[in-house]
Amino acid sequence: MAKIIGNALPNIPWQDKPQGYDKPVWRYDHNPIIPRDLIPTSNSIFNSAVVPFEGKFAGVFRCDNRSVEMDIFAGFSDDGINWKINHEPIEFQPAPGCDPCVTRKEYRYDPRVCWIEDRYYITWCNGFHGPTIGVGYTYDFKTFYQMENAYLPYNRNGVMFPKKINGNFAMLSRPSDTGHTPFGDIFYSESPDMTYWGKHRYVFGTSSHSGWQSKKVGPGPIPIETDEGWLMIYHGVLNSCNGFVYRFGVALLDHEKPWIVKERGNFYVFGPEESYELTGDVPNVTFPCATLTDADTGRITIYYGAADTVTGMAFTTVDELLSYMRKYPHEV
Ligand code: BMA
Repeated sequence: MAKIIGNALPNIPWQDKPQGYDKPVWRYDHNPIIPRDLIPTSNSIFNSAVVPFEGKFAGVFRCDNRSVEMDIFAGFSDDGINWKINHEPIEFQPAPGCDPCVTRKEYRYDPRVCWIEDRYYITWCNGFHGPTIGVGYTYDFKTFYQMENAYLPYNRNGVMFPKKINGNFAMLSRPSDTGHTPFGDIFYSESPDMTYWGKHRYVFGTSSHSGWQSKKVGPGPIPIETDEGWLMIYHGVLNSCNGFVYRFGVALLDHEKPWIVKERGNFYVFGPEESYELTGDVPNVTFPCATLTDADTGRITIYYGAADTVTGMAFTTVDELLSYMRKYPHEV
């Protein structure tokens, strides 16, 4: 079926689908992979991003400390499963040509990491008189440079495309408010230089009938390039009588014009079912911020925050996701 366009990753962390399991995404059987207190100061470690790095793995992790201040930390792993996270948060220096005021810090959370051309770009929800999208980059996960915020407040979930679209950098995001945001649609923007963002386009919004995605939707991991278009894993939120429930599903975006939705799933592919997803600081949250992919096998390993407390890992393939989306389609 569809092919992932990208690199082979023979050392992708992986477990085969359990026999007889009929759902499209399955959990690592030793979840959660990152406990809430992996570093001495942390209350919780979740909604974090990992990438292949120098034959191994690196990442940027959301660690809320025991004062419940949100910040992002670099981490490293030989196998993508056992992680060492720095005990001090990332300290950004202003990128060359940027005013030092860009590094002003209030809070930082829900990072994404995206390799584009020659470096790892990092985007996160950045406190700037309200949440917006912070942008930085690193070559080595040791020195980090910060650029201008991409947008005015209020915005969350800035997710870059891994290559330029129509000659421009491209990003998905979800405009929001200062609070817990009772709405949320997905938008697309382009930039020639990673500073000035425009050409804003609407991608898709909530569903009137598909309950799990009826309150808000937002981009999750970096979209996965396939020969059929951009495979996008996104979170959807239900407003239940006990509060928000976060699940995730998939859509396929047009390859050349990614603001055009080609297909979208009606059923979620993954949601809170295990105790560490149902119970924690914020119950009933599964929130994906990263995948690893292997173009040779079509394997996809998903990293997700569980109950805003710990980090889990789950597995799927490009075929599993596309065939499930096509079995249970949502209108576009
Ligand atoms: C969102 C963000 C996420 C969090 C989610 C559920 O607004 O704060 O980091 O996982 O709410 O609490």
